[in-house]
Amino acid sequence: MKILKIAVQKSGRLNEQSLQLLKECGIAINNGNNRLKARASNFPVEVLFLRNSDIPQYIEDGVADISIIGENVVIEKQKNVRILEKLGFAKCRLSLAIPKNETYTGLNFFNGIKVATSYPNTLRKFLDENKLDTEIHEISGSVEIAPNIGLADSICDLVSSGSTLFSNGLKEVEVILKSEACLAVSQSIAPEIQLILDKLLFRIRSVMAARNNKYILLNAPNDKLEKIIDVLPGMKSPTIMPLADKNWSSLHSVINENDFWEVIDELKENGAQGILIIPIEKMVA
Ligand code: PRT
Repeated sequence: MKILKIAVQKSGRLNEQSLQLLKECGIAINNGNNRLKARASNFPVEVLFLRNSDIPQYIEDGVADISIIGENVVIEKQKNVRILEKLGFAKCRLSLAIPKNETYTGLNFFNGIKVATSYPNTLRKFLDENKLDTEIHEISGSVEIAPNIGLADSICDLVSSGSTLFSNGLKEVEVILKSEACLAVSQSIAPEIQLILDKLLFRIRSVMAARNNKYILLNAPNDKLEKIIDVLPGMKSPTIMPLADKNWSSLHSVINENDFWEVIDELKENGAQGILIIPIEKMVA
């Protein structure tokens, strides 16, 4: 029987949420003994636990078919790997940062200086595109201390909250790349494996859609229903049910969580009451 081999970060920022996503897709994996690989009991998938930075090479070599990995790594490693789906977690950006007491004068600031980074390929591309003559000093970790110890004038590193930059006396001046966890796949997948991937992708998309959307219920006076339906974005055909009070109805639909906060005041102004927002477990289009 054919099996889809999926690489997941062994330990680190991506591990927990990657396994959680597979779990929400109904894929039960027992990695209790910290094994390097684990077979799902109810889906033709084998999970390989690997270092994030090694995964693109493993995919190119055919050791794994697909992976949950940071987009930044896929882009940096330049292997034969394609980003199939963004997964909405581990969001960060690859940024240029300089000592906070320096005056930033725009991209020309980087001409003739030295930048420390673990992302030489991505940085080189950015510098070339902007015709900047900058020396890249590649280091594999603790990039943020480079200016303080005189190794480089500035850095190019991943940033999420910005607190690491702040505590090292640096400030972010340019974002080179925005990244999040993604589903990355081999460019050459056998047709039987592709069928399994299609099933997995269907499940992942259902889980992702459910995460981004909420079920909304509210009560509204009948004479305001039309106005309320206009206010709610994306609501093509809500369910409307009569209440015991014949002048009122209950309205049910699905709404993107972010959109909800945009329209809450208008809903209330139009007489909506008893508004409930409920998580959706799976959402199949
Ligand atoms: O060891 P392995 O090869 O498995 O991976 P790794 O050392 O790259 O692992 P890990 O767990 O640090 O990061 C895995 C992935 O998480 C990265 O490739 C990114 O896709 C994503 N990610 C999201 C981040 C961050 N946010 C992040 N903030 N990866 C690293 N950081 C580091 C950054 O390098 C800097 O040192 O966190 C620091 C900055 O964080 P803030 O919050 O202070 O700005």
